Amino acid sequence: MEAPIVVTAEAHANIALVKYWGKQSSEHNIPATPSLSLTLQALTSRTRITLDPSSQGDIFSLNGNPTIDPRVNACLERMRAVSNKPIPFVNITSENNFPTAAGLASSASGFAALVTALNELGASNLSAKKLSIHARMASGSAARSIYGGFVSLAGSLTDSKQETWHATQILNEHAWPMQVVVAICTEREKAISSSEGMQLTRNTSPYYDSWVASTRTDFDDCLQAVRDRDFERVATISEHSCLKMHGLMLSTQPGLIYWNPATIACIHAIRSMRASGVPVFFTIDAGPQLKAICLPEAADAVDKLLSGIKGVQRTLRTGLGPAARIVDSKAPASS
Ligand code: 2P0
Repeated sequence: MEAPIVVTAEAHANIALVKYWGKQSSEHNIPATPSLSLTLQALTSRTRITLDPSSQGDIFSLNGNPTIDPRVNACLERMRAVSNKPIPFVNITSENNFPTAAGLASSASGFAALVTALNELGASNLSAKKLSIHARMASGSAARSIYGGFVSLAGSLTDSKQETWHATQILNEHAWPMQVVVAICTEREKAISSSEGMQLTRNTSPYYDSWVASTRTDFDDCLQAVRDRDFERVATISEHSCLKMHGLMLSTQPGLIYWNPATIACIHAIRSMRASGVPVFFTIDAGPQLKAICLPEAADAVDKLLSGIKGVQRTLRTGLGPAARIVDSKAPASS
């Protein structure tokens, strides 16, 4: 059978409950902290790759705009090195159905979709574990979008060999249903990238070492809480990990402040709701959007609450999503 010439893959964004912030090594992009995430069904990257024999080079466009991203080129070269069929120059078009680069992890779903498509195009037959390593080398959080449901990204904490840090599915997307309501507090792109922010934090925050050490404990505790389906425990650890990461970001020089007034209003609203007994908690990443995670029966009330907060532009609502996958693959027409 001939290799396909057009491949389309889809992958979903994820949000971390226990956060990744900081790198052990930039060379292979190895995180300093293990992390635990939820894959989100409604936040999707769709990446289409066409083999283009007439092209003079690889072409990449993101949301319809021609884009130069060295991480895409490096990822292509690594995937070419493990392919069973040659991957000549390619035309890659990637579309996100949600705001790009505003703390909604578009690089996670984008790179998970990219390595999934290249695996098919090059007939590489890489396992999901290996794909998660390739995705991680492009962007740490992308490793987690290879799998659906509850996903960890962890590895040996002393051995800096790249193979040891990969994603693992903890529970599939049906095992413990959750709803996530995202309060969009701005549609603008963030001023400082996660990679740049992490490096600044490692170099300048006086709290960095205790962040790394304590996150390992949070990770172990949260993993157990997820396995036990203990919502209250997951909520407590997740809010702590989020606020601790933002405290760390604030302690960086210059201080990294990702929140805006609407973000803070959302935090207070969700805290009050949780204190009144509703099964909901919040998390926030490297941007102002607040994500409220709740049991399905609370989703309508949470959505209504967040939608009514001043400065919230709109909300997105989603359940847990599946693994990255091929959605279309076309072989060349036989001549
Ligand atoms: C996370 N974030 O665990 C944390 C929380 C943002 C805040 O993973 O440098 O874009 O490409 O490996 O994956 C965002 O970091 O960083 C991230 P790189 P990435 O979701």
